Formats: sequence, C-alpha cells, structure tokens
Amino acid sequence: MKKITLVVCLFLAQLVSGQEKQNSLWYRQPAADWNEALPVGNGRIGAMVYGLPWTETIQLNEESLWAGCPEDGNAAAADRMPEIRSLLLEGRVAEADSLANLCLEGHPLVIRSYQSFGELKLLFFEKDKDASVSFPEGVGAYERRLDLNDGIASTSFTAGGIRFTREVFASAPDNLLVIRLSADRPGALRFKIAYSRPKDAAAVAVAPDLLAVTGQIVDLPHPTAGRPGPHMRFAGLVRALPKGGSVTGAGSSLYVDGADEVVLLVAMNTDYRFEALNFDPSLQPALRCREQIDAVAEVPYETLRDRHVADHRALMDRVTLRLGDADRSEIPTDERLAAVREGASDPALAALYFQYGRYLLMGSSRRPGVLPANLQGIWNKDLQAPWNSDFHTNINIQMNYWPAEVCNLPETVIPFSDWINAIRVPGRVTARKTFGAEGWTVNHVADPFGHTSITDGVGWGTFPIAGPWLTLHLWEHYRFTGDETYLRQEAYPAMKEAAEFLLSFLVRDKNGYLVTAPSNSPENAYRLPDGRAFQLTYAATMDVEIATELFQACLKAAALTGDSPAFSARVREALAQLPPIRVGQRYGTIQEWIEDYEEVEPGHRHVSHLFGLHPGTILTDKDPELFAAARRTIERRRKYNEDPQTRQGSYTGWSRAWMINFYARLMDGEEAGANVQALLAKSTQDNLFDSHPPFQIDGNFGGTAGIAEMLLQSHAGEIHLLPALPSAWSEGEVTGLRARGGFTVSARWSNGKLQFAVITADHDGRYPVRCGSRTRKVRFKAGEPVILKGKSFQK
Ligand code: FUC
Repeated sequence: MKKITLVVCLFLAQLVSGQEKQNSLWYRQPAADWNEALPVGNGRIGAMVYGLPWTETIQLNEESLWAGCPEDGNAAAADRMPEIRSLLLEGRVAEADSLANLCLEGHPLVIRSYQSFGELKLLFFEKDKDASVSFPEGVGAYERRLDLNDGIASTSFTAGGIRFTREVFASAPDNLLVIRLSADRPGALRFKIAYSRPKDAAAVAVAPDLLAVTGQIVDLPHPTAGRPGPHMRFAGLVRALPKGGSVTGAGSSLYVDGADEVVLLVAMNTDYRFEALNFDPSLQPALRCREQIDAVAEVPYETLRDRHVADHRALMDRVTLRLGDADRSEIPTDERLAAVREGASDPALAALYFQYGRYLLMGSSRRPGVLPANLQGIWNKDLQAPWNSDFHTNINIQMNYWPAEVCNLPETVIPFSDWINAIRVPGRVTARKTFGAEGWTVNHVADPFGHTSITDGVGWGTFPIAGPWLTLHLWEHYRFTGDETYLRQEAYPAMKEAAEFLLSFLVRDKNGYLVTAPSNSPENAYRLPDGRAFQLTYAATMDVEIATELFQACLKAAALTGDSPAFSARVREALAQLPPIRVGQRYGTIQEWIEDYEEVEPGHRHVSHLFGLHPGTILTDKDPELFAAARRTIERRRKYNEDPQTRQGSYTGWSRAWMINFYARLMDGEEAGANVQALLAKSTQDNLFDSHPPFQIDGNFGGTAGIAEMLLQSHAGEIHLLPALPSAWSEGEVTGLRARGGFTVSARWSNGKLQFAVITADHDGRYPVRCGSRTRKVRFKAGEPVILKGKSFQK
C-alpha cells in the first residue's frame, strides 16, 4: 500500500509543479482596450488591469452595484390562467397568445443593469508635465501577465534605464484590492492617483494618503425599467502607502512623489443587504471601507500577498491539467490564440482556457461575495451593460455553474445556492399572482432585488420552469459532496417547493398527460401549419425534461431526508403522467415542442430540447433511439449554422460551449475537440474572455465544463473515465476532478489510452468505474486512493 501511495504522491506532485508556468496568460504589450485587460477578483470585488505604463487604468467592480430597486412586478393573471391554458391546449394559439400578451406582462418590463464601480487611474509624470508618452515609445522589455496559480496580475517594463514592476490582486481574506508599484531606482515613482466614473460618484482626498469615493446610483426615468430615483449608495477608499518619498492629497487626487515603492489598498462597498434583497439605509459603506483598510494598517505587503496566495491556491491547486506534450508557455497568449484562429492545434491552450474558467469562477462567485456570477461574472465596465450583465435564468446563469462541482470548486456554488433560496420569497408571489400556483418560481431573467416576474415580453419571457431548473443545481451540489446537512437544510426545501409549484401548475392535455402551460422553448419559435409563428405553447420538451429530473431528484431526496410518503406519492404519480420525449417524424430529431412543428430558426443557438442530454441526465446511451435522435438534433442545428446559404450566425460563444458538452455526452471526442477548437478560434478574445459577442462569461464556464466532461463523466451512476478524448489530446493527465457520489479522480493517458487512474472515495463502498466499453465494480475505502490500470479496462 505504501509503495502505491508513494507512486500516487509522486504523480500528483510532479504534475502540479510541471503545470505552474503554463498557467499564465501573458502579453508583450498593454491592453489596447477593456477586452484585452486582465481580470482579478475575490468573489465580491473585481478589477480589470490594463498594464498601461504611464496612464495605468484599473477598472473596478463590486458585485452588488446594480441600478434598479425592488419592485412588485408580477402581473395579476391567476384568474386568467385557466382561459390561457384552455386556449393553448385546444390549439387556439393565436387567441392564447393575444390574451397572454394582454395580461401576463410584468411591470417593470425590463430590469436595470449591473454597473461598473468606476476606474482608478495612475497617471505618471514626466519631468514636470503629465506624461503623454505612449507605448512603446521609451518603454522596453514590456511584459504583462496573469498568473492563475497565484491570482496575481503583473506588469513590468523598463524606461529611462529604470525597471518598473506592478502587481495587482483581489484578496479574499482581506477583502481588498491590493496594488503594488515598484521601481529599481530609489525615488523613481512619481504619479497622480485619480478616480473616474461617468456619473453618480466623485472622489475627494480626505487625508494626505486617502482618496474617498462617494456615490449613489440615480436611476433616470425610463419607459419600461421601473421607478427612477436615487437608489444604491456606494463608497470606495484608496490608501496610498509609499516607501520613501511622499504622498499628498489635493482636490480629487492623491500625488505620490519620489517613492521607491507604493502600495495601494482599495476598498469598495455598497449599501446592499443580501438578506433583504434590497438596499439598507442603515448600512454605511464608507465606514465599512474604512474598517477594511484600517484592519490591515499594520500588515506588510508581503503578508497581504502571502495570505492571498495561500487562500487562492487552496482552491486553484486542487485541479491540474496537461493536454499534449508541447509546452508553448514561452509564446504570448494572444500569439497562440492568433495561431489557433489560423487553424493551429494547441491543446495546452485548451488546458489554459480550462484553468482560466476555474480562475474566473473563483473570482466571481465565492466568499466574501454573496451574489452569484452574472453574465459577465463580476467584470463589467459599463453603466448599461449588454443584457444588463444580469442573471439570465433560461440557460446562462446555470451554465456559469456547470464546471463548479466537477472542477473541484464546490464553494463557488454557495452564493448561487443562497441566492436561489433567497428568491423563493418573491418567487412565491410570482407563482401565486401570475400563475395561480403554489410553491415558487422565477422566469427568464432576475436581479439582486428579487425580480422573478415575466420580463422582456410574454412570448420571450414566460419561462416558469426556471425555478425547478435552478433547484437542480442544489441537488447536484449534494450529489457531488454528499453533504446531508446541506441536502436537508438548503437543497431539499428549495427543490420540494419548486416541485410543489410544478404539481399545482401542471394541467391535463387532450391525451391525458400532465403538461406545463403556458410554456416556451427558450427563445426559439415554431410555425403552425398555416405559417404563423409563436413562442408560447404548452409542454415544450425542455419543461418535460426538467420536470422529470426534478421529480426524480425529489423522490431520492425525500427518501434520504425521510420526508413524508404523501409528498413522494404525489410526485411519483405526476412523474408517471408527464408526456414522453418524442422523436419527430420530419427529421428524426428530438421534438422541441409537444407537436412536430417546423422550427422558425432551425439553427437556433438554444438547443433546449436536449436539456436531457446535457446538463440533464435522462438522455443516455441506455435509450439508443433517443440517444441517436439527440445526435441528429445537433447535426441539424449545425447544418443550418455551417451552410453559408442558411447560416444563421447562431453559434454564439455559449452555444458553442454547450456543443462541447453535448458531444462529450454523446462520447464523440473528435466532435467535442473540434468544438473546443472552434470556441477558441471563433469566440475567444485576446484576454481569453468568451465572446457572445460581446463578452459574456457563460461561454468560458460552459467551455471549461465541456473540457472536464470530455475527461470524466459521472451523471449515469458510474465514474466514466476519458469518455470523449479527441485524437489531438492523445497525451495528457488530469488531477483532482470530482465525480458525483463523492470521488476525487486523477488520470494519465498516452496514445489516446488510459494508462492509469487514481480514484479516492469520500466513503467506503463499491462503485462502478467505466473506461471504453468496459465497466468494473471497484471497492473503495474512504480516503484511500485506488489505482486502476488502463489495461484492466481492456478486453
Ligand atoms: C439569451 C441568449 C442570448 C444571450 C442572452 C444573455 O437571451 O439567447 O444569446 O446570451 O441570453
């Protein structure tokens, strides 16, 4: 046993050290714009670092800085619901649609945006004037880097014979953004520190070394976005700590002169109170900033840095990944990406993209943060961001969390889980008032103020299956962690109440099935035989799949928690009466709607009817007919995307990322790999942010999850090793992935074949492990690594 453990330890240690230097993004020039800047984040505050030598710009974010305010936006439509449903079920869609449009629309109809906190500017002086020297004039040996292992963005360059270096990190343990500037010639640092935001905030020097930002979002009148007025209050505080030289404050700036080194501490807070899903006038963000800065008054930079690195690495280092043998870390990231855009294969870049996804999830969803990652994680430069940088619940926020568990970052799920539980309160009002149902739900868009009503229009925005879908993430957290307290206290109550919503929402259709109505298959529309197009329908296939998964999960959770048999009996009965998932007659694809309608956009980016394939679990190779139809469904979408005649431009970044996961679940490594390549080549910016376009982070997270899904699956009651390995990744190794049931999995492969896997279970027991077509029942003892040789899976 000892010898085996030694082998395992050597394997793990060697891999961790080998990966260190590959886990960096780096560039030979500063960011030309925000989409080239590099992100740091601690789950609550974030920053984008440009690395500009003389006009350094650090764009700031705080997760709760949202425009808007709580509103009871729910349409009172419960008494019209029976009529809308009857019309839908009788096939009188146009009438149902007009009636629904009259009475389902929420107010406000759109939500307001997550906003930038502003920008910190470090403006350097040359002689006695503000420097206007731009890159590369006078600047040499330039490099900027984001080290994913340490969570530090750094910039270094020489000018006038002096080497300048900077480091920026967002510390979770100290809840601050920390910046250090240094130069190798004493007294060489001379610059001005300023803050800017287009509106609603201003900075003032309140002491020689302190710049205070005070702000309040003033929402302007808007025809459909809810109440205007002064809303969220916020505050920031920058302390400048020079070594040598001086710092003075005047007006709206601080001035550093003749320093050898300067540390800047940046605190940011708002008056948002998560527990109330509202602002709280009793909170004092300025005081909070002061406390955070004062708390580290005696702490040297090195200690702040060490604490941050230790905390960051405790999560980051859990997983390592090597793809391929070539180490291209000596080539700048943008050059590697440019080569991939030209068709080059760079498996190590895919591995970097994977680790970057983990880094971004840690940066945008963990304590000290309280809110989940939004459409841009936590990084947004705008006051009105694309799609408000909001919480989109018809796939996007769910996709953000696809990598969380398998990539060994379960703590990133907690802000998401807490938020899901928090919106059950407003979600009950939506269920009752709009749908006349029990339980709770939300529709396709949400915000931190508990917005759960129908948004962006009735056909588009009526999506009451979102609540049940969200709660499946809580079940997943239990499946991966086996945390029974969490199941009892956090997951099952939310799941059960979502199931109660469904039980009271389902109605009987003409064939005797229990169906959701109204319903829609996200953002796609169908054509009636007479040519008219609609979105509203009943029992879209996605609804059936989500309801099936939630009911099945509730039955298991009820048994585990010892809940009342009466509830389980109701769930079991309803489960048996859901409509079947059908294969359409026209194309042999999974039918997207309850009838075999023609799709308005056959290449649509949403492939909602394949929820059961991924992220769901009910379409597996155990049902070959549906499995084959799932593949045809993807191929048809693809045909319409790739054929120049019909190209509908629907492969957005996140949609491409979903394709990776689909092909991985179909166990087609080549296609999954081709989609990873396409995600990098077509939908990735130079800072490796996903491009919808524009930047939208779900593609990063979906892509990361897809890469994991190619190496390890565990949704079908077994640990499946290397289920979809493409030939381009014939060599590689991974450590630290997690599998459902409570396992940590590492593997090494060569020539496209498993050499060995090391699996450590959290508990004793026997569990099936599959590789290729062979499945073995393996006995585990809690905490003891089991080594499985690749050969043992060969016939
Ligand atoms: C859904 C998608 C769009 C975009 C938006 C944020 O509406 O269909 O492509 O991702 O969410």
